Amino acid sequence: MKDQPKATHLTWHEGQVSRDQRYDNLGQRGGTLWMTGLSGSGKSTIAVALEQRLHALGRHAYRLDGDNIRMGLCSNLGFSAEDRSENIRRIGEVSKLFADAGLIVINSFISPYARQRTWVRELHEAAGLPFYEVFIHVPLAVAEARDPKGLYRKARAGEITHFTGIDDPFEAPVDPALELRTDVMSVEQSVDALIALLKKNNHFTA
Ligand code: ADX
Repeated sequence: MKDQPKATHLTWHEGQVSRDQRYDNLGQRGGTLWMTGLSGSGKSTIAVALEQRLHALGRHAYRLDGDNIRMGLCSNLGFSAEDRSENIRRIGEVSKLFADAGLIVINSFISPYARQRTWVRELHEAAGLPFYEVFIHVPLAVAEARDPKGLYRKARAGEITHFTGIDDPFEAPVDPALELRTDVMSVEQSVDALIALLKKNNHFTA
């Protein structure tokens, strides 16, 4: 991952509207919820339900989803370790901008490497922005049994290689802000826990 710009002779231009002024207008504080977990663990399902709940509460949120982002911003990336890192780097930078703008960013990316997730956390922390790692946790056997896109079957058959959990690693979070066991919790319960996390951290009150 690249931390330093390739370009030289750059000058940062400061605006005249502060982050706090933006947050005041919106009536909320921005931040990034980063859901990590195996394919089929329930990240996108929870993200969609959380977005709906926040919208109903009059809150401003935006979802960034692995498959969707790979159809646009990251359409030139595959699943090598290098490409996965670049994928997360770009999403991390976009999340930081959206959180700075005042949005509650709801991310669902496998993001299998702990080092990448730490990098995004540090990117947020350096900018004074909240970042919450949320582990969407199911045993591999459960994700594989769900197989909503039929990808585990293809990976087992050797039709897809470097598939996370099968022939590519997933490094589970060690100390996530929240762990959601989607095999024993309902989607509603997971959303309740995420809303509680946001309220506890003063992103909004009502
Ligand atoms: S990440 O590893 O770079 O974070 P990301 O979340 O963007 O992955 O994309 C994962 C999605 O891509 C999966 O939900 C799945 O639909 C699809 N996919 C296609 N090939 C693979 C693969 N080899 N490993 C994991 N996911 C894959």
